Amino acid sequence: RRNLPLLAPHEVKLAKLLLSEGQSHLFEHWPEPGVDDDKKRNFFDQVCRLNSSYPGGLASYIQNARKLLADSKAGKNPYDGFSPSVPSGEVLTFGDDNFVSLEEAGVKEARHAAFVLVAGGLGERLGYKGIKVALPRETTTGKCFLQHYIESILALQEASCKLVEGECNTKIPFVIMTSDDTNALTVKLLESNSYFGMEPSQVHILKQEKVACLADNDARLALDPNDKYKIQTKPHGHGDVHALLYSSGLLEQWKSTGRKWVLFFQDTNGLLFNAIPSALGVSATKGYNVNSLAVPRKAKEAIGGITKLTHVDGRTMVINVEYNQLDPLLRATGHPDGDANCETGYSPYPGNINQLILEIGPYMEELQKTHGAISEFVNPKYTDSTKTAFKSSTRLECMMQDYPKTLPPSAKVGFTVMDAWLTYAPVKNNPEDSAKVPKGNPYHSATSGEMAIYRANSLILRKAGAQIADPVIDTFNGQEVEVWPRITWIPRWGLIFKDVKAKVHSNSSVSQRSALVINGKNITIQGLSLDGTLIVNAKDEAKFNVTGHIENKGWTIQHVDHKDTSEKEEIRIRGFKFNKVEQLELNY
Ligand code: GDU
Repeated sequence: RRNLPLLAPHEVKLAKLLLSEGQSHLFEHWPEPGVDDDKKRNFFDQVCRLNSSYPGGLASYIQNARKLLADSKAGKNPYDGFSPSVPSGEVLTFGDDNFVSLEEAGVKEARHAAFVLVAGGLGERLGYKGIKVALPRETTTGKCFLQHYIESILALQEASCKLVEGECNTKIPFVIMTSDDTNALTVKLLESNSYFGMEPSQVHILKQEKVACLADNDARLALDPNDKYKIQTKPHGHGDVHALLYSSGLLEQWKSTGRKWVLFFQDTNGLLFNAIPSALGVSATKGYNVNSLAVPRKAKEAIGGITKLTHVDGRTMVINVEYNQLDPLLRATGHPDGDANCETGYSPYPGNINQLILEIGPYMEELQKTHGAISEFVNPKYTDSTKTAFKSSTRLECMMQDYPKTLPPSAKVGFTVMDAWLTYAPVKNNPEDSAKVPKGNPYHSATSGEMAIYRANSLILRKAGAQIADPVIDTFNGQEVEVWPRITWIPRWGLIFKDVKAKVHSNSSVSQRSALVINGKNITIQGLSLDGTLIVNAKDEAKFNVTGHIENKGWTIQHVDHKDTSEKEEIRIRGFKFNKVEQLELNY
């Protein structure tokens, strides 16, 4: 107290709070009043932010941390008393009648949806310097992930509105959760590209705050090694999105304007919007309060497994079990092989791709109770087996997919499994780590993320009847991938399979070395035989049929070494670039 400067009442309150929660060490080194007073005030500003951004405030944070750290020290398993089993969910097959009708149901619902992108992560595993949503989704057009997401939401909005009789002014809201690491660059990307065609009022940025680091098992807060008047902080995880949505007031606003669904998604899955219409259709027709999207998962693949957990007391829940916990949980509950592939060649536990569809009413009711607080975990790295000291400070973390953990048993929690080729190709791993991925498991790299787009688009066109050549196998940055024709289209052209089918006729063919860019809503492809590169641009409603034999030298693929610093980082991480030798560009 002697060394505190004159404090404002709210600062006195915060100081008392810290002292009563065993944090006196934070003040121990403070010199007498008059020295560093500004820094001391900044300290209280930071404490104030940490206190207000956590549900229940700093006192709750410290108490939760003490409990979780004690459990961790005691080696307590969060899944104690639970046994895992394979859950049952909706399994969809691309292009069949059920899929097509679910897509139509989903498009109809889309005007009642709001989208939430969690994009506060730095992507440390990828090691890319910029923000991940600014990375090209594919380099044929060079459009970034964020542009593709926005164009997909706008295409859904347009298609959904068309189904309404009379006037429809719906603007689907789009929230982006950022963090201090990503906020400025995300705002800049939006502003410098006129929000990629979305009305700025549709976009809401919610910035998550970091949480205080913990220095020891007593949950004493860690000071920043470079600034003794600052508490060290680290990210709290994507689970923050629920508390931020709750405190933003957006949910009430959405509910009052007739929104029914909140769709959460992650920063770099270029295939995701292939899954959204049908998955939303599943939510609507099955009446799911929670619907998670999943894909068949290879055992030990670094995505969580959707699991049914049954407690000895009879409670059950269907929840994501994170990949590092699924194997030990299975081993501890009578499955000696742990997380292993079954006769299908995949783990029986579907892989969570962290695309959640929540029904807004039940979601808001739950948030009224929890204020968006999500079950947390702590992952300290101890110096030795006595578990008394940490190698470096730790913090509490939370994940958005743990939301269902607090729901009552009456909640309708389901999941929808779709093929990975259609729906899931994230960009998470750097070239070195990707090259080490066991053969047959997905790389989740910039290389595989881009190739997956061409593969999916080729397979979709094939299913629609077109003759699309087989891929060749090539190796980029040490990763063996299938190289399909480089086919891309704008979301307005091929939002759902029915649209694609109506626009592509079976008398069309595309050779393996070709690239085809479809950039116009009403372009049809009939009697086309393409062997080279073709870019078709048609303005808005202009109808244009692409036909005839088109042959040119096209764009060749050049290998790029990821260590070659003369190339841009976006190119290096994928290990190839296009040599644009010759192309035909049609503008209509
Ligand atoms: N994110 C935030 N704030 C954070 C941390 C992450 O917004 O504090 C965002 C990231 O930007 C990204 C998303 O959350 O959009 C997911 O982050 P990661 O890609 O680092 O997530 P992980 O690979 O660790 O795992 C998550 C789920 C897994 C599995 C996987 C699928 O936790 O269960 O579903 O995504 O891609």
